[in-house]
Amino acid sequence: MNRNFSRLFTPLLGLALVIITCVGAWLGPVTVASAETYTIRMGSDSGNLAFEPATLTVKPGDIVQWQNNKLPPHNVIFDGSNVPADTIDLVGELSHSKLMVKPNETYELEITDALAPGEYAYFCAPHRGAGMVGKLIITG
Ligand SMILES: [Cu+2]
Repeated sequence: MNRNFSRLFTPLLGLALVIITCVGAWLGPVTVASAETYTIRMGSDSGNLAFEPATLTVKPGDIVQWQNNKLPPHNVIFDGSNVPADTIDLVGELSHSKLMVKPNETYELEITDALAPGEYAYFCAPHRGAGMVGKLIITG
C-alpha cells in the first residue's frame, strides 16, 4: 500500500515542481519587462544648452541614460538642496561629475528602491548658468 502510494505520488510531485517552475519563469520576465530605459540628450538637437527632455518621470527599476548630443562637455550633478530630504546622502552617488566629452558618451543611472519618491533636480556644472538644468520625478 505504502509503495503504491509512493509510486503514484512521486511522479505527481515531479509534475507539480515542473508546473511551479514554469509558472515562475513565466511570471518573472513579466515583472522585469515593465522596467524601461530612458535617454536624456545633453545639448538639444537644435543646439541649445539644455537637457532633453528636461523633466522625466521614472519609477524604481527604470534606467536613465544621459547621452552627449550637442555642445559638450557636459556632466550631471544632483542638487543636494533640491532632492527629497532622506536622500541627500545619495546625491554624490547619483551624480556624474566627470565631464563627458566624447560624442554619444553616456552616463547610466538605475533608479533603485533606495531613492525615495519625489523630485530630484540636477544640472550640468559648466552650463548651469546658461540654464542647463533638469529634473527627475521618481514615483513610488
Ligand atoms: Cu552642459
